[in-house]
Amino acid sequence: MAFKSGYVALIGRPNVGKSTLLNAVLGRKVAIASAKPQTTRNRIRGVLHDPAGQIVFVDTPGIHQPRTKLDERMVSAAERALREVDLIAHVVDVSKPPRDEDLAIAKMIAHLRHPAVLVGNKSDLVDRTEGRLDPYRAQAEYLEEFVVSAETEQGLEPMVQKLLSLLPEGAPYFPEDTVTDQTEDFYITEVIREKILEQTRDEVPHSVAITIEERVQRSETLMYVRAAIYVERDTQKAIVIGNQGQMLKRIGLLARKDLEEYYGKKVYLDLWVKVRGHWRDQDAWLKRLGYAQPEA
Ligand SMILES: Nc1nc2c(ncn2[C@@H]2O[C@H](COP(=O)(O)OP(=O)(O)OP(=O)(O)O)[C@@H](O)[C@H]2O)c(=O)[nH]1
Ligand SMILES: [Mg+2]
Repeated sequence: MAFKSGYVALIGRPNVGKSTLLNAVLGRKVAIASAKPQTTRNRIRGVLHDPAGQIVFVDTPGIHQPRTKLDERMVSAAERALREVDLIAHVVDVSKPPRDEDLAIAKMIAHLRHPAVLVGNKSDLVDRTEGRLDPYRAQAEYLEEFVVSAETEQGLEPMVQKLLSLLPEGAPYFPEDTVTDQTEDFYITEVIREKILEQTRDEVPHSVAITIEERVQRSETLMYVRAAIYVERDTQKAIVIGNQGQMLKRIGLLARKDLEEYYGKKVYLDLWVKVRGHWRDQDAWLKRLGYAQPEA
C-alpha cells in the first residue's frame, strides 16, 4: 500500500483532552496537560511514525470566549490550524453533555466544509456511550466517529489506522527521528508551567508565563537552566513562592524530575519569580513571552 502522510489538527474546547490524546497516540509526552482549562497556549506539532504513513498532529489551544489578548491569540492560533490541515479531529468529552462551545466548533467545521472526524474522548468515565455523539452529528458531517480514552488508550490504535487511511498518499514531512517541532527552551518552560498549573488555582495558572534566561551544559551530565516565572500581581508572586519558599521549591523539584527523565541527565533549575502587570494584554510582552501574533 502507498505511504500516507498529512496534517491532523486536534481541535476542541478547553479541557476535553486534546494534549493528553496527542501524548497517548505518540507514546511520549510532548505537550503538557492539566485539569485546568486553557492549558495549551501554542500550536504544538507531534509526529506519529507508522509503517503505513506519517501523521503530523497539531495540538491547539482550546477554543473559548477570549477575555484577554493572550486568549485572542490562543483562539486564533487554533482557528488558523483548522484551515491548514488535511483533516480536523474535533475532540469532545463524551462523558459530558455538549456545551455551547462544543456545538459552536461543530458549526464552524460545517461552515468551513473541511474534512473532519469526531473524537469522543474520556470514554473511561462512563459505562455507556450510545447516543452521546448525536448532538454533534446533528451540527456537522463527520467522515468518521471514534469513541476513545486517552487515559486508558482504549480505541486509539484503530483510530490512528483509520486516520492514516483518510490522509493523502505522499512522502513523509519529517525525518524518522522527529517527534515534535518545539525548541528545547519552549519545552522546558512548558514543563515548569505544567507544575505551576498543578500546584496553584484560580487566576494564578492563567497569569503565569515563563522565559528561559540562561541555559548551559555545565558538563556532559549536567544542564543548568535559569528561568523567570512571570505573574501579574504581587499577591500571585507570593503564592508561587509560598511560605518560606516552599511552593517554588516544590515546583522546581517536580519540573526537575520530569526534565531529568526527558533529557537523561541532571538538571539544575534556578527559578525566579517576577511581576509584570497585565502582560496578557500587552503586545510587546506577549511577543517576548512566546505568544507572537500569528502570521497573517
Ligand atoms: N478520565 C480521563 N481523563 C482524561 C482523558 N483525557 C484527558 N483527561 C484529563 O482531562 C484533563 C484535561 O486534559 P488536557 O489534555 O490538558 O486537555 P486539553 O483539551 O488539551 O485542554 P486545553 O489545552 O486547555 O485546551 C486532564 O486532567 C487530563 O488528565 C481521558 O481519556 N479520560
Ligand atoms: Mg491542551
